[in-house]
Amino acid sequence: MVLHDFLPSGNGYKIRLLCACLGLNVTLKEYDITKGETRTEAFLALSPNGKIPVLELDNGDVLSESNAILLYLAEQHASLLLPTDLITKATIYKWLFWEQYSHEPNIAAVRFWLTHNAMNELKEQMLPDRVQQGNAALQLMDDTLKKQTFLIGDIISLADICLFAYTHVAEEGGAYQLSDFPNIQRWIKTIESQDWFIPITQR
Ligand SMILES: N[C@@H](CCC(=O)N[C@@H](CS)C(=O)NCC(=O)O)C(=O)O
Repeated sequence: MVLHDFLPSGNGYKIRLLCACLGLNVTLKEYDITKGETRTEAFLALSPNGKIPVLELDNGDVLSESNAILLYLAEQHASLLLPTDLITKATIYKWLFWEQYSHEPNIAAVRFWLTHNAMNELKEQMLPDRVQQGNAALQLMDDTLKKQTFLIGDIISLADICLFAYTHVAEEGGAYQLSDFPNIQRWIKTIESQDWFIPITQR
């Protein structure tokens, strides 16, 4: 398998972290998204959406959208991270969909704007609202994690792999303070202590 990726990307890191957890070998092909390397004719022929992560399977199938890739790999390997009970599964789907709508646009986008010198007048106007919504998302996670070890209860799941990616680097850029969310901080330490854990910077 080849993972087309950009190392600082949390969306890409979700896949790398899951592969580490499942013990899967994946070859990394890196692109610099700040230089438009995912907008070339060759990349668009691979994935017309022009964004990483993209997973190219050994049989030539090509998958995009980080959370779809997470679900594919977890299903394919019958991972305990995605239990078969339908209600538990739906709870995991809930977190994955919520991540893309309520978390990633506020936390990942803001981190990218502030760490890649990508601010402009429009983004300056959008920033306060995005940060307010990002803090609301972090608060929801913190309230959940006050009651239980992981996002769906006391077992680690695909929801934790997905949400860990951008949450643990939310402070980068300076818009968010994780010290405001002690239960998230404890959850981050728990995930970092897993024996399969790899950091976002690891190839
Ligand atoms: N919803 C997509 C988002 C993918 C995405 O936004 N990728 C960014 C990096 S994290 C990207 O490739 N941006 C480059 C571009 O749009 O040119 C996913 O979860 O995979």
